[in-house]
Amino acid sequence: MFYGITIFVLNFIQIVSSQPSADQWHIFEDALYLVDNDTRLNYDQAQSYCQELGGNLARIDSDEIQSFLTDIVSPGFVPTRCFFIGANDIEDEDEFKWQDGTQVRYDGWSPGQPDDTEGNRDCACLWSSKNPSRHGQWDDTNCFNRMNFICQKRLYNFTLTSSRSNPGSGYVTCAVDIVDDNEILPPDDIRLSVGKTLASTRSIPYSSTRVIGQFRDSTFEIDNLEEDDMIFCHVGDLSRNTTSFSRIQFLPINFYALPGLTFSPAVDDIGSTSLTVTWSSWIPCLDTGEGPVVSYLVYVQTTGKELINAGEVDSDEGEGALHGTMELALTELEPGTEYNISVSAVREGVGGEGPRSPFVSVTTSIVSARRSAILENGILPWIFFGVSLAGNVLLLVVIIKLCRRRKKEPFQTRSLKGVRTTPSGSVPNDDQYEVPRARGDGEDHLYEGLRRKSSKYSEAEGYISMDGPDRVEYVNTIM
Ligand SMILES: *[C@@H]1O[C@H](CO)[C@@H](O)[C@H](O)[C@H]1NC(C)=O
Ligand SMILES: *[C@@H]1O[C@H](CO)[C@@H](O)[C@H](O)[C@H]1NC(C)=O
Ligand SMILES: [Ca+2]
Ligand SMILES: [Ca+2]
Repeated sequence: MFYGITIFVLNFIQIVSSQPSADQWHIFEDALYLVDNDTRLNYDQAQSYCQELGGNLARIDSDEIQSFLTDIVSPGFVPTRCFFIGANDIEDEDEFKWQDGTQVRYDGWSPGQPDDTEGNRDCACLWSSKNPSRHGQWDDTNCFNRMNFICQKRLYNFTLTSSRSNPGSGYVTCAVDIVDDNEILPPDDIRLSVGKTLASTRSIPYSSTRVIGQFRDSTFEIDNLEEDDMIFCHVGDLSRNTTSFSRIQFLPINFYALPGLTFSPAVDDIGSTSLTVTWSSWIPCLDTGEGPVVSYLVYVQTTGKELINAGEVDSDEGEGALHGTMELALTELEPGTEYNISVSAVREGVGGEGPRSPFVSVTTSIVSARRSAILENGILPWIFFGVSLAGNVLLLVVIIKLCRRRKKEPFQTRSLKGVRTTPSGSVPNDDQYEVPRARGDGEDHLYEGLRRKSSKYSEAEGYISMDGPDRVEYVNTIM
Protein backbone atom coordinates (compact mmCIF):
# COMPACT_ATOMS: atom_id res chain seq x y z
CA MET A 1 0.00 0.00 0.00
CA PHE A 2 1.39 3.35 -0.94
CA TYR A 3 0.13 5.46 1.90
CA GLY A 4 -0.16 3.46 5.04
CA ILE A 5 -2.54 5.80 6.80
CA THR A 6 -5.58 4.71 8.60
CA ILE A 7 -7.76 7.34 10.09
CA PHE A 8 -10.57 6.45 12.36
CA VAL A 9 -13.10 9.05 13.00
CA LEU A 10 -15.69 8.60 15.54
CA ASN A 11 -19.27 9.14 15.07
CA PHE A 12 -21.64 10.96 17.24
CA ILE A 13 -24.27 9.18 19.02
CA GLN A 14 -27.55 10.15 20.43
CA ILE A 15 -30.29 8.40 22.17
CA VAL A 16 -33.89 8.43 21.38
CA SER A 17 -36.08 8.85 24.35
CA SER A 18 -39.46 8.22 22.99
CA GLN A 19 -42.08 10.67 24.01
CA PRO A 20 -45.04 8.65 25.28
CA SER A 21 -42.92 6.54 27.57
CA ALA A 22 -40.79 9.39 28.78
CA ASP A 23 -43.78 10.59 30.79
CA GLN A 24 -44.46 7.27 32.37
CA TRP A 25 -41.20 5.47 32.89
CA HIS A 26 -38.96 6.73 35.63
CA ILE A 27 -35.30 5.98 35.71
CA PHE A 28 -33.58 5.04 38.93
CA GLU A 29 -30.14 3.55 39.14
CA ASP A 30 -29.97 0.93 36.41
CA ALA A 31 -33.67 0.34 36.03
CA LEU A 32 -36.83 1.96 34.75
CA TYR A 33 -40.12 2.00 36.62
CA LEU A 34 -43.56 2.44 35.26
CA VAL A 35 -46.10 3.43 37.88
CA ASP A 36 -49.41 2.81 36.16
CA ASN A 37 -52.14 4.66 38.03
CA ASP A 38 -54.64 4.18 35.23
CA THR A 39 -54.85 0.54 34.18
CA ARG A 40 -56.41 -1.86 36.67
CA LEU A 41 -55.48 -5.52 36.37
CA ASN A 42 -55.25 -8.56 38.57
CA TYR A 43 -51.83 -9.75 39.62
CA ASP A 44 -51.22 -12.21 36.75
CA GLN A 45 -52.53 -9.77 34.17
CA ALA A 46 -50.38 -7.01 35.58
CA GLN A 47 -47.30 -9.22 35.39
CA SER A 48 -48.12 -10.12 31.75
CA TYR A 49 -48.61 -6.47 30.98
CA CYS A 50 -45.19 -5.63 32.40
CA GLN A 51 -43.64 -8.49 30.43
CA GLU A 52 -45.16 -7.12 27.25
CA LEU A 53 -43.25 -3.95 27.96
CA GLY A 54 -40.05 -5.91 28.40
CA GLY A 55 -40.10 -5.96 32.18
CA ASN A 56 -41.64 -7.47 35.28
CA LEU A 57 -43.66 -6.29 38.23
CA ALA A 58 -41.25 -4.21 40.27
CA ARG A 59 -38.65 -5.65 42.58
CA ILE A 60 -37.95 -3.45 45.57
CA ASP A 61 -34.90 -4.44 47.50
CA SER A 62 -33.51 -1.28 49.01
CA ASP A 63 -34.62 1.77 50.99
CA GLU A 64 -33.53 3.83 48.02
CA ILE A 65 -35.88 2.15 45.56
CA GLN A 66 -38.68 2.11 48.11
CA SER A 67 -38.42 5.83 48.73
CA PHE A 68 -37.97 6.56 45.04
CA LEU A 69 -41.26 4.81 44.29
CA THR A 70 -42.92 6.40 47.28
CA ASP A 71 -42.06 9.79 45.87
CA ILE A 72 -43.77 8.86 42.62
CA VAL A 73 -47.00 7.80 44.30
CA SER A 74 -46.96 10.90 46.52
CA PRO A 75 -49.00 12.70 47.60
CA GLY A 76 -51.22 9.83 48.64
CA PHE A 77 -54.20 9.03 46.46
CA VAL A 78 -57.69 9.61 47.80
CA PRO A 79 -59.25 7.11 48.07
CA THR A 80 -56.12 5.10 48.85
CA ARG A 81 -54.66 2.79 46.25
CA CYS A 82 -52.27 -0.07 46.48
CA PHE A 83 -50.02 -0.80 43.47
CA PHE A 84 -49.06 -4.39 42.73
CA ILE A 85 -45.34 -5.05 42.97
CA GLY A 86 -43.41 -8.24 42.15
CA ALA A 87 -43.50 -10.03 45.53
CA ASN A 88 -45.91 -12.93 46.16
CA ASP A 89 -46.22 -16.00 48.38
CA ILE A 90 -48.50 -17.93 46.04
CA GLU A 91 -46.27 -21.00 46.07
CA ASP A 92 -45.49 -21.30 49.79
CA GLU A 93 -47.40 -19.31 52.35
CA ASP A 94 -45.21 -16.65 53.96
CA GLU A 95 -42.30 -17.37 51.62
CA PHE A 96 -42.43 -14.23 49.53
CA LYS A 97 -40.53 -14.32 46.26
CA TRP A 98 -39.84 -11.86 43.46
CA GLN A 99 -40.73 -12.55 39.83
CA ASP A 100 -37.21 -13.80 39.17
CA GLY A 101 -37.73 -16.48 41.81
CA THR A 102 -35.42 -14.97 44.40
CA GLN A 103 -36.49 -14.65 47.99
CA VAL A 104 -37.77 -11.34 49.30
CA ARG A 105 -35.24 -10.17 51.90
CA TYR A 106 -35.85 -6.47 52.04
CA ASP A 107 -38.57 -5.56 54.52
CA GLY A 108 -40.81 -2.93 53.01
CA TRP A 109 -43.95 -4.08 54.81
CA SER A 110 -46.36 -1.78 56.51
CA PRO A 111 -46.65 -2.46 60.28
CA GLY A 112 -48.51 -5.72 60.88
CA GLN A 113 -48.17 -6.92 57.28
CA PRO A 114 -48.19 -9.39 55.67
CA ASP A 115 -51.21 -10.70 57.56
CA ASP A 116 -52.70 -13.11 54.99
CA THR A 117 -56.24 -12.01 55.88
CA GLU A 118 -58.77 -14.78 55.16
CA GLY A 119 -55.80 -16.97 54.19
CA ASN A 120 -55.86 -15.67 50.61
CA ARG A 121 -53.63 -12.57 50.60
CA ASP A 122 -50.66 -13.67 48.52
CA CYS A 123 -49.75 -10.73 46.33
CA ALA A 124 -47.84 -7.68 47.54
CA CYS A 125 -48.67 -4.10 46.73
CA LEU A 126 -47.32 -0.66 47.64
CA TRP A 127 -49.69 1.83 49.23
CA SER A 128 -50.38 5.34 48.11
CA SER A 129 -52.30 6.68 51.03
CA LYS A 130 -52.86 9.71 53.23
CA ASN A 131 -52.15 7.41 56.14
CA PRO A 132 -48.42 7.79 56.88
CA SER A 133 -48.14 4.33 58.44
CA ARG A 134 -49.17 2.85 55.10
CA HIS A 135 -47.93 5.33 52.51
CA GLY A 136 -45.08 3.91 50.46
CA GLN A 137 -45.20 0.59 52.30
CA TRP A 138 -46.31 -2.88 51.37
CA ASP A 139 -49.37 -4.94 52.08
CA ASP A 140 -50.38 -8.42 51.05
CA THR A 141 -53.61 -8.46 49.13
CA ASN A 142 -55.84 -10.73 47.10
CA CYS A 143 -54.17 -11.60 43.77
CA PHE A 144 -57.52 -11.42 41.98
CA ASN A 145 -58.17 -7.82 42.92
CA ARG A 146 -57.90 -5.52 39.97
CA MET A 147 -55.41 -2.83 40.89
CA ASN A 148 -52.83 -0.44 39.59
CA PHE A 149 -49.29 -1.75 39.43
CA ILE A 150 -45.60 -0.88 39.10
CA CYS A 151 -43.47 -2.39 36.34
CA GLN A 152 -39.73 -2.41 36.26
CA LYS A 153 -37.34 -3.00 33.44
CA ARG A 154 -33.65 -3.18 33.02
CA LEU A 155 -31.87 -0.21 31.56
CA TYR A 156 -28.93 -1.17 29.44
CA ASN A 157 -25.89 0.93 28.97
CA PHE A 158 -24.67 1.10 25.43
CA THR A 159 -21.39 2.06 23.94
CA LEU A 160 -21.55 2.55 20.23
CA THR A 161 -18.49 2.97 18.11
CA SER A 162 -17.80 3.08 14.45
CA SER A 163 -14.82 3.70 12.29
CA ARG A 164 -15.15 5.73 9.16
CA SER A 165 -15.79 3.77 6.04
CA ASN A 166 -16.20 4.19 2.35
CA PRO A 167 -19.64 5.30 1.21
CA GLY A 168 -22.17 2.50 1.24
CA SER A 169 -20.71 0.43 4.01
CA GLY A 170 -20.39 0.74 7.73
CA TYR A 171 -18.73 -1.06 10.60
CA VAL A 172 -20.41 -0.54 13.89
CA THR A 173 -19.70 -2.04 17.26
CA CYS A 174 -22.38 -1.94 19.89
CA ALA A 175 -21.25 -2.83 23.38
CA VAL A 176 -23.89 -3.43 25.98
CA ASP A 177 -23.29 -3.58 29.70
CA ILE A 178 -24.58 -7.00 30.63
CA VAL A 179 -23.48 -7.30 34.19
CA ASP A 180 -26.57 -7.46 36.30
CA ASP A 181 -27.15 -10.30 38.71
CA ASN A 182 -24.69 -12.25 36.55
CA GLU A 183 -27.08 -12.12 33.67
CA ILE A 184 -25.35 -12.82 30.37
CA LEU A 185 -27.29 -11.22 27.60
CA PRO A 186 -27.62 -13.61 24.65
CA PRO A 187 -26.02 -12.19 21.49
CA ASP A 188 -29.28 -12.33 19.56
CA ASP A 189 -30.82 -9.90 22.02
CA ILE A 190 -28.51 -7.11 20.93
CA ARG A 191 -29.68 -5.89 17.58
CA LEU A 192 -28.79 -3.32 15.06
CA SER A 193 -31.33 -1.74 12.75
CA VAL A 194 -30.77 0.65 9.90
CA GLY A 195 -33.22 2.84 8.06
CA LYS A 196 -34.46 6.28 7.24
CA THR A 197 -36.82 6.31 10.16
CA LEU A 198 -37.36 4.26 13.26
CA ALA A 199 -40.44 2.67 11.73
CA SER A 200 -38.76 1.52 8.52
CA THR A 201 -35.58 -0.10 9.71
CA ARG A 202 -34.05 -3.31 8.47
CA SER A 203 -32.28 -5.55 10.91
CA ILE A 204 -28.58 -6.33 10.47
CA PRO A 205 -27.22 -9.64 11.77
CA TYR A 206 -24.09 -9.37 13.85
CA SER A 207 -20.90 -10.54 12.26
CA SER A 208 -19.08 -11.15 15.49
CA THR A 209 -19.83 -10.97 19.17
CA ARG A 210 -17.85 -11.50 22.33
CA VAL A 211 -18.02 -10.77 26.01
CA ILE A 212 -15.31 -8.48 27.33
CA GLY A 213 -15.46 -7.77 31.01
CA GLN A 214 -18.91 -6.46 31.73
CA PHE A 215 -19.75 -5.72 28.11
CA ARG A 216 -20.97 -7.77 25.25
CA ASP A 217 -19.40 -6.38 22.12
CA SER A 218 -21.23 -7.11 18.91
CA THR A 219 -19.91 -5.97 15.57
CA PHE A 220 -22.11 -5.35 12.59
CA GLU A 221 -21.17 -4.86 8.98
CA ILE A 222 -23.68 -2.82 7.07
CA ASP A 223 -23.97 -2.81 3.29
CA ASN A 224 -26.01 -0.53 1.07
CA LEU A 225 -25.83 2.16 3.64
CA GLU A 226 -27.14 5.50 2.50
CA GLU A 227 -26.02 8.85 3.70
CA ASP A 228 -29.20 9.66 5.58
CA ASP A 229 -29.68 6.25 7.13
CA MET A 230 -30.07 6.11 10.88
CA ILE A 231 -28.50 3.32 12.85
CA PHE A 232 -30.08 2.00 16.01
CA CYS A 233 -28.61 -0.39 18.49
CA HIS A 234 -31.14 -1.87 20.84
CA VAL A 235 -31.83 -4.67 23.21
CA GLY A 236 -34.92 -6.60 22.25
CA ASP A 237 -37.55 -5.67 19.78
CA LEU A 238 -37.39 -2.25 18.22
CA SER A 239 -41.06 -2.33 17.28
CA ARG A 240 -41.88 -1.73 20.93
CA ASN A 241 -40.22 1.58 20.55
CA THR A 242 -42.68 3.45 22.67
CA THR A 243 -41.47 1.63 25.71
CA SER A 244 -37.86 0.94 25.01
CA PHE A 245 -35.24 3.12 26.52
CA SER A 246 -32.59 0.56 25.90
CA ARG A 247 -31.81 1.92 22.53
CA ILE A 248 -29.22 4.18 21.07
CA GLN A 249 -29.18 5.98 17.80
CA PHE A 250 -26.32 6.72 15.49
CA LEU A 251 -26.25 9.50 13.09
CA PRO A 252 -25.29 8.38 9.65
CA ILE A 253 -21.76 7.15 9.34
CA ASN A 254 -19.21 9.77 8.46
CA PHE A 255 -17.99 8.43 5.15
CA TYR A 256 -14.59 8.95 3.64
CA ALA A 257 -14.44 11.20 0.64
CA LEU A 258 -13.40 8.96 -2.21
CA PRO A 259 -10.21 9.93 -4.00
CA GLY A 260 -10.38 11.59 -7.40
CA LEU A 261 -7.67 12.56 -9.85
CA THR A 262 -7.76 16.21 -10.84
CA PHE A 263 -6.14 15.79 -14.23
CA SER A 264 -6.88 13.62 -17.19
CA PRO A 265 -4.36 10.90 -18.01
CA ALA A 266 -1.89 11.29 -20.85
CA VAL A 267 -1.26 8.93 -23.70
CA ASP A 268 2.01 7.83 -25.16
CA ASP A 269 3.32 5.39 -27.74
CA ILE A 270 0.21 5.65 -29.82
CA GLY A 271 0.12 2.86 -32.35
CA SER A 272 -2.63 1.51 -34.53
CA THR A 273 -3.73 -1.10 -32.01
CA SER A 274 -2.00 -0.08 -28.80
CA LEU A 275 -1.09 2.86 -26.66
CA THR A 276 0.20 3.58 -23.20
CA VAL A 277 -1.88 5.50 -20.68
CA THR A 278 0.08 7.42 -18.07
CA TRP A 279 -1.09 9.45 -15.13
CA SER A 280 0.22 10.96 -11.94
CA SER A 281 -0.44 9.05 -8.79
CA TRP A 282 -3.06 10.44 -6.45
CA ILE A 283 -1.63 13.10 -4.14
CA PRO A 284 -3.27 14.20 -0.88
CA CYS A 285 -4.30 17.85 -0.84
CA LEU A 286 -3.61 18.33 -4.55
CA ASP A 287 -6.08 15.74 -5.69
CA THR A 288 -9.53 15.38 -4.20
CA GLY A 289 -10.77 12.98 -1.56
CA GLU A 290 -8.94 10.92 0.99
CA GLY A 291 -6.38 8.15 0.79
CA PRO A 292 -4.81 5.75 1.09
CA VAL A 293 -5.13 4.90 -2.56
CA VAL A 294 -4.41 1.26 -3.22
CA SER A 295 -4.98 1.03 -6.97
CA TYR A 296 -6.20 2.73 -10.12
CA LEU A 297 -8.76 1.64 -12.66
CA VAL A 298 -8.41 2.64 -16.28
CA TYR A 299 -11.58 3.17 -18.34
CA VAL A 300 -11.85 3.24 -22.07
CA GLN A 301 -14.77 4.24 -24.23
CA THR A 302 -15.15 4.32 -27.96
CA THR A 303 -17.97 5.80 -30.00
CA GLY A 304 -21.23 4.01 -29.53
CA LYS A 305 -19.77 1.53 -27.06
CA GLU A 306 -20.03 1.23 -23.32
CA LEU A 307 -17.37 2.50 -21.02
CA ILE A 308 -15.22 -0.49 -20.14
CA ASN A 309 -12.71 -1.13 -17.43
CA ALA A 310 -9.48 -1.80 -19.30
CA GLY A 311 -7.32 -2.72 -16.36
CA GLU A 312 -6.24 -2.09 -12.79
CA VAL A 313 -2.85 -0.87 -11.65
CA ASP A 314 -1.68 -1.41 -8.12
CA SER A 315 -0.48 1.80 -6.54
CA ASP A 316 2.48 -0.04 -5.00
CA GLU A 317 4.18 0.51 -8.30
CA GLY A 318 4.58 4.14 -7.43
CA GLU A 319 5.96 3.44 -3.99
CA GLY A 320 9.08 5.32 -3.00
CA ALA A 321 8.28 8.17 -5.31
CA LEU A 322 6.20 10.99 -4.00
CA HIS A 323 4.91 11.73 -7.40
CA GLY A 324 4.66 8.38 -9.01
CA THR A 325 3.89 8.06 -12.67
CA MET A 326 1.55 5.22 -13.28
CA GLU A 327 1.06 3.58 -16.61
CA LEU A 328 -0.95 0.92 -18.32
CA ALA A 329 -0.46 -0.37 -21.87
CA LEU A 330 -3.66 -0.88 -23.82
CA THR A 331 -3.58 -3.36 -26.67
CA GLU A 332 -6.01 -4.84 -29.16
CA LEU A 333 -7.39 -1.44 -30.02
CA GLU A 334 -8.99 -0.67 -33.36
CA PRO A 335 -6.80 1.31 -35.79
CA GLY A 336 -7.89 4.83 -36.59
CA THR A 337 -10.43 4.90 -33.79
CA GLU A 338 -11.16 7.57 -31.23
CA TYR A 339 -11.00 6.56 -27.59
CA ASN A 340 -11.90 8.42 -24.43
CA ILE A 341 -9.69 7.31 -21.56
CA SER A 342 -10.00 8.16 -17.88
CA VAL A 343 -8.66 6.83 -14.62
CA SER A 344 -10.17 6.43 -11.18
CA ALA A 345 -8.30 6.08 -7.90
CA VAL A 346 -9.39 3.40 -5.46
CA ARG A 347 -8.94 3.83 -1.74
CA GLU A 348 -8.56 0.90 0.61
CA GLY A 349 -11.61 -0.95 1.82
CA VAL A 350 -14.81 -2.10 0.24
CA GLY A 351 -16.39 0.39 -2.15
CA GLY A 352 -13.32 2.61 -2.31
CA GLU A 353 -13.39 3.57 -5.96
CA GLY A 354 -13.57 7.29 -6.53
CA PRO A 355 -14.94 9.28 -9.46
CA ARG A 356 -13.26 8.98 -12.82
CA SER A 357 -10.79 11.66 -13.85
CA PRO A 358 -11.43 13.96 -16.79
CA PHE A 359 -10.89 11.93 -19.94
CA VAL A 360 -8.26 12.27 -22.60
CA SER A 361 -9.41 11.76 -26.14
CA VAL A 362 -7.04 9.94 -28.48
CA THR A 363 -7.24 8.42 -31.95
CA THR A 364 -5.17 5.39 -32.81
CA SER A 365 -3.07 5.66 -35.95
CA ILE A 366 -4.17 4.16 -39.21
CA VAL A 367 -0.90 2.71 -40.37
CA SER A 368 1.72 0.86 -38.37
CA ALA A 369 2.95 2.19 -35.08
CA ARG A 370 5.29 5.12 -35.15
CA ARG A 371 7.70 5.41 -32.31
CA SER A 372 8.37 8.57 -30.51
CA ALA A 373 11.73 9.87 -31.69
CA ILE A 374 12.43 11.42 -28.36
CA LEU A 375 12.52 8.17 -26.50
CA GLU A 376 15.20 6.79 -28.79
CA ASN A 377 17.55 9.56 -27.86
CA GLY A 378 19.97 8.53 -25.12
CA ILE A 379 20.24 11.78 -23.18
CA LEU A 380 16.66 12.84 -22.83
CA PRO A 381 15.68 10.11 -20.37
CA TRP A 382 18.38 11.41 -18.03
CA ILE A 383 17.11 14.93 -18.38
CA PHE A 384 13.63 13.68 -17.62
CA PHE A 385 14.94 11.90 -14.59
CA GLY A 386 16.64 15.05 -13.30
CA VAL A 387 13.58 17.16 -13.94
CA SER A 388 11.27 14.70 -12.27
CA LEU A 389 13.55 14.44 -9.22
CA ALA A 390 13.60 18.21 -8.85
CA GLY A 391 9.88 18.22 -9.50
CA ASN A 392 9.31 15.71 -6.75
CA VAL A 393 11.17 17.76 -4.18
CA LEU A 394 9.27 20.86 -5.19
CA LEU A 395 6.01 18.99 -5.07
CA LEU A 396 6.75 17.70 -1.60
CA VAL A 397 7.24 21.22 -0.34
CA VAL A 398 4.02 22.35 -2.01
CA ILE A 399 2.06 19.47 -0.58
CA ILE A 400 3.35 19.99 2.90
CA LYS A 401 2.43 23.64 2.72
CA LEU A 402 -0.99 22.87 1.38
CA CYS A 403 -1.63 20.20 3.93
CA ARG A 404 -0.37 22.36 6.77
CA ARG A 405 -2.59 25.20 5.74
CA ARG A 406 -5.58 22.92 5.93
CA LYS A 407 -4.65 21.78 9.35
CA LYS A 408 -6.31 24.66 11.16
CA GLU A 409 -8.78 22.05 12.19
CA PRO A 410 -7.96 19.16 14.49
CA PHE A 411 -5.74 16.62 12.91
CA GLN A 412 -4.10 13.39 13.67
CA THR A 413 -0.54 12.44 13.11
CA ARG A 414 0.26 9.15 11.56
CA SER A 415 3.36 7.78 10.07
CA LEU A 416 3.13 7.83 6.34
CA LYS A 417 4.99 5.16 4.53
CA GLY A 418 6.57 6.17 1.29
CA VAL A 419 6.96 9.86 1.97
CA ARG A 420 10.49 11.11 2.17
CA THR A 421 11.54 14.17 4.06
CA THR A 422 13.73 16.75 2.52
CA PRO A 423 16.89 17.65 4.43
CA SER A 424 15.94 21.31 4.63
CA GLY A 425 14.13 21.01 7.94
CA SER A 426 11.04 22.56 6.45
CA VAL A 427 9.17 19.34 6.83
CA PRO A 428 7.63 17.64 9.85
CA ASN A 429 9.86 15.60 12.10
CA ASP A 430 10.56 11.93 11.76
CA ASP A 431 8.89 11.42 8.45
CA GLN A 432 5.63 12.00 10.19
CA TYR A 433 3.09 13.35 7.86
CA GLU A 434 0.23 15.46 9.00
CA VAL A 435 -3.07 14.61 7.58
CA PRO A 436 -5.92 17.03 7.85
CA ARG A 437 -8.84 15.60 9.66
CA ALA A 438 -12.17 15.68 7.98
CA ARG A 439 -14.54 17.84 9.87
CA GLY A 440 -17.51 16.20 11.54
CA ASP A 441 -20.49 18.18 12.59
CA GLY A 442 -20.23 17.46 16.24
CA GLU A 443 -22.12 20.47 17.38
CA ASP A 444 -25.45 19.67 15.83
CA HIS A 445 -26.18 16.51 17.66
CA LEU A 446 -28.56 15.92 20.42
CA TYR A 447 -27.28 14.10 23.41
CA GLU A 448 -30.56 13.86 25.14
CA GLY A 449 -30.29 11.35 27.87
CA LEU A 450 -26.71 10.63 27.04
CA ARG A 451 -23.77 11.21 29.19
CA ARG A 452 -20.33 11.09 27.82
CA LYS A 453 -18.44 8.52 29.71
CA SER A 454 -14.87 9.42 29.14
CA SER A 455 -13.02 12.63 29.71
CA LYS A 456 -10.18 11.73 27.41
CA TYR A 457 -11.72 13.67 24.62
CA SER A 458 -11.98 17.28 23.81
CA GLU A 459 -15.56 18.13 24.64
CA ALA A 460 -15.75 21.12 22.37
CA GLU A 461 -14.45 19.48 19.29
CA GLY A 462 -15.63 15.98 19.74
CA TYR A 463 -12.44 14.66 18.26
CA ILE A 464 -10.21 12.09 19.69
CA SER A 465 -6.96 13.16 21.15
CA MET A 466 -3.93 12.18 19.17
CA ASP A 467 -2.99 9.27 21.33
CA GLY A 468 -6.45 8.40 22.59
CA PRO A 469 -8.38 5.35 21.55
CA ASP A 470 -10.33 5.77 18.36
CA ARG A 471 -13.73 5.86 19.88
CA VAL A 472 -16.04 7.87 21.98
CA GLU A 473 -18.39 6.37 24.44
CA TYR A 474 -21.80 7.39 25.48
CA VAL A 475 -23.97 5.69 27.96
CA ASN A 476 -27.67 6.10 27.88
CA THR A 477 -28.22 7.55 31.24
CA ILE A 478 -31.45 9.42 31.04
CA MET A 479 -31.49 12.56 33.10
C1 LIG B 1 -50.90 9.19 37.09
O1 LIG B 1 -49.83 8.92 36.20
C2 LIG B 1 -49.62 9.90 35.25
C3 LIG B 1 -48.54 9.40 34.31
O2 LIG B 1 -47.39 9.05 35.02
C4 LIG B 1 -49.25 11.22 35.90
O3 LIG B 1 -49.06 12.23 34.93
C5 LIG B 1 -50.33 11.63 36.88
O4 LIG B 1 -49.92 12.75 37.58
C6 LIG B 1 -50.63 10.50 37.85
N1 LIG B 1 -51.79 10.85 38.64
C7 LIG B 1 -51.69 11.06 39.95
C8 LIG B 1 -52.93 11.48 40.61
O5 LIG B 1 -50.62 10.91 40.55
C1 LIG C 1 -15.72 11.32 -25.63
O1 LIG C 1 -16.44 12.13 -24.72
C2 LIG C 1 -17.06 13.24 -25.34
C3 LIG C 1 -17.68 14.08 -24.25
O2 LIG C 1 -18.45 13.30 -23.37
C4 LIG C 1 -18.09 12.77 -26.33
O3 LIG C 1 -18.70 13.85 -26.95
C5 LIG C 1 -17.41 11.88 -27.35
O4 LIG C 1 -18.39 11.33 -28.22
C6 LIG C 1 -16.65 10.76 -26.67
N1 LIG C 1 -15.92 10.01 -27.65
C7 LIG C 1 -15.90 8.69 -27.66
C8 LIG C 1 -15.02 8.07 -28.69
O5 LIG C 1 -16.54 8.04 -26.88
CA1 LIG D 1 -50.16 -15.17 51.90
CA1 LIG E 1 -52.62 -7.65 54.27
